[in-house]
Amino acid sequence: MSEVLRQDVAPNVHIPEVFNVATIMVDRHLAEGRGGKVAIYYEDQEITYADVLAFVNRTGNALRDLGVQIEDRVLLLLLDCPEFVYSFFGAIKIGAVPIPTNTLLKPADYEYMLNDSRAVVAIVSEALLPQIQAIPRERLRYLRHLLVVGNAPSGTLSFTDLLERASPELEPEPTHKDDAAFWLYSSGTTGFPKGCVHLHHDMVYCAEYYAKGILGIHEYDRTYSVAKLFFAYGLGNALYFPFYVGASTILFPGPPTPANVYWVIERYRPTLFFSVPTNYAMLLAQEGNYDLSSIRLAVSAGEALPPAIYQRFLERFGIRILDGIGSTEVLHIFISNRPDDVRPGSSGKVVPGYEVKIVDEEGRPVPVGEIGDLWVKGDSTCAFYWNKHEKTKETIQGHWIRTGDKYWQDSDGYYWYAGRSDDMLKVGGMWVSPVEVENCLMEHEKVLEAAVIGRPDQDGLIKPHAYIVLRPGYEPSEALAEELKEFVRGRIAAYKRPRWIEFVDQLPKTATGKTQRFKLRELASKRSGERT
Ligand code: 3UK
Repeated sequence: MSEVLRQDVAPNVHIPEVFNVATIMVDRHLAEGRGGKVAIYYEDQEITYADVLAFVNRTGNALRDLGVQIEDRVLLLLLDCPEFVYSFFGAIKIGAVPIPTNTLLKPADYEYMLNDSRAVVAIVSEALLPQIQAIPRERLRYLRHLLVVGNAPSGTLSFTDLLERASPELEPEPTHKDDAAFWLYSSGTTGFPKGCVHLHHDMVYCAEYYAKGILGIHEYDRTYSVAKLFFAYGLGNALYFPFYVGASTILFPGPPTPANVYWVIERYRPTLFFSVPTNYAMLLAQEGNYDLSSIRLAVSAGEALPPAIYQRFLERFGIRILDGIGSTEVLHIFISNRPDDVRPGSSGKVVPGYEVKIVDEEGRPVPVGEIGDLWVKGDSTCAFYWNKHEKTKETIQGHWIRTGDKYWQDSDGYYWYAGRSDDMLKVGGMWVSPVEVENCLMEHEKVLEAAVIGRPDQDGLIKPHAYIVLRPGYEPSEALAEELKEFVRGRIAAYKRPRWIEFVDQLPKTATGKTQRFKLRELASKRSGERT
């Protein structure tokens, strides 16, 4: 397997048929003399590649002892911590399929993912356990064991205890390069999230083409990703990119407040820094003198980076943020700015290893300068959506996948984001479905109808704005607006709550009674135009 890795230049990634990606990301470093090198910085610990290998092996053995078999799913609900790494690669090494999940969701979301995936084991951080315990156990048809990282109450198993009893020696399952390696859930406008099934070769592809090809990642880098490991973005940034080249990752389990982020940067001195536009704006809003001199490259993704944030960051810290677009389906970034070639406001140029096209409704390429639908081709794309055959066929067509994004290309070859073709919003880099927020608002006894659109805040970043028609007999007020925001926050993930509530007498509708969100968007942008 190691000849795969010695050809370290991007264009030809050759992966053998029998291939277990955990061996490339973990085992290989011992053979290459990196056993004593720090793989993970976490709190006061410096965890070496030799330590990681032993813990990954123990985790794989512990899962096998619990009856986990090849292709079985293992759901991860974990803060960024070393146990995430052990669970992820430990599961993969025995041919099982880990599913990292968003830690900010609600019990109903986890209930869906546990049943849809039929995960037999869930590995959960102690702090997040209440979200799982709130699900009535009889509703979980497939879950057999709940492993807790931290204090394990009765009815659950202690992750640490299981590891202590397990052997640190483990032969990898001889999986195929096209076996499922892990899943990631991605949400859409309506319906439940879709499990994107990623294969053993996918991570290698992104690490070669984007991390090495664009960022030039090498073994002396230290990564720090504000985007957590459960995002496709964070998973590459802070796990399989550094592990692919034997670099070090900094894991921080807490929330990414500006104070925390500056503290992590100054204490651990990352060379590669990854974040999302909302967080860059928050960092800029925080006054003070911070030492960011360790950072050789800063990356932004998840939503478009407004040029003003790029400029302010450059002026204050002397760092050019590299914006790039990726997706859960493609796994990581496929169009990106380059360290020596940035066009602020654009997503940059295509990453070698990928092809993109911008097409009209009939699938014909549109002329340069015109907006169309962005399609992408590359071998890191997920194989399919689990148990969603129709959605798979709508999204993946042969070698090509539709991103759902509108884009245009300028005459110099740079790609520019021009909005979504659905009504989905990216808020702080995370998906928000207007339909989900509207449905939640309409559960409130005083709400007759609701419509949600994206509205730019003072930094040009999109946040949810709700239009509300009240039931007869109720009057609009500031207090009611606040009550509705809190109502949403208590029921669905907090980042989905509307930041503005506007009471109206009626909503614009089509002849068939469908709310016309585009009319509300037009109204909102006309009004903000009048204000400036
Ligand atoms: C939007 C962007 C403009 C776009 C992701 C880096 O965001 C990631 O994955 P998701 O599945 O969302 C994908 C969608 O998000 N988007 C992402 N980046 C940009 N729009 N400019 C950008 N730079 O709508 C895209 O289709 O959550 C990002 C790496 C891996 C990822 N999964």
